[in-house]
Amino acid sequence: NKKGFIFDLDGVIVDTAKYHFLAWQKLAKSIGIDFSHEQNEQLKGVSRVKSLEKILTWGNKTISEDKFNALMASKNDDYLSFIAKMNHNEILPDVPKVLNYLKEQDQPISLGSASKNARQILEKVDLLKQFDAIVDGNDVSKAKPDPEVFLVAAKALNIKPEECIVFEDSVAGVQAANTANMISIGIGEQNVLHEADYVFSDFTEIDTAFIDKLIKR
Ligand code: B16
Ligand code: MG
Repeated sequence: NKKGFIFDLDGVIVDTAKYHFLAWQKLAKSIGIDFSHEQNEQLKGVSRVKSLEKILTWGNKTISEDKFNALMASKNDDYLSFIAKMNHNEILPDVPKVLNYLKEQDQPISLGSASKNARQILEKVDLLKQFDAIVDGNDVSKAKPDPEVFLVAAKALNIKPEECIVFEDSVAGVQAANTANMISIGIGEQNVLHEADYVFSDFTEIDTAFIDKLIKR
């Protein structure tokens, strides 16, 4: 009995949101826009282009296309300078435990992330080899809550969407999983991720009995 297990990256496997925050904050400051932690929350799971569009809207700014592209490039350079220093200690608690258990049970595993830097990050934290497929921001054109990223991941694993399980920390990602007809597992707060089929605060709360139940469903 094989299911497709699909993992979001930022907020599920690693906490790269803190690096996105620092890079977006620097960018916002450079064009005279205030940027708070609360606003950063709203950028979780949102693509790079959409994120900059939101920041400009919050700051009531319009800029030329050239400037937009230049800002995107410098934000990513700053973000990559943080990524360069990452190592396996930044993997969130008990993620390796769950990945290893799924491997032992011979279950297909894919990444399903909006990030265009996903491969690099997985390489830095030494998890690349755990994945049977990597689907990220380079493979899709529609951002979450569109289900495209998860549907492409299901196809890559050769598993039907309704036989897939998605681990997500963002509201948009949970909605994408639900629209794709997949089981959605929210990682974070119940009140934020209430649309998910199950919510856990992190992977330390997920035991092998629960995973067995998902496999046998
Ligand atoms: P990049 P996820 C998302 O990753 C982040 O949550 C979001 O904040 C970021 O803007 C997006 O990736 C794009 O990332 O700039 O690296 O292409 O949660 O979908 O893994
Ligand atoms: Mg995420």
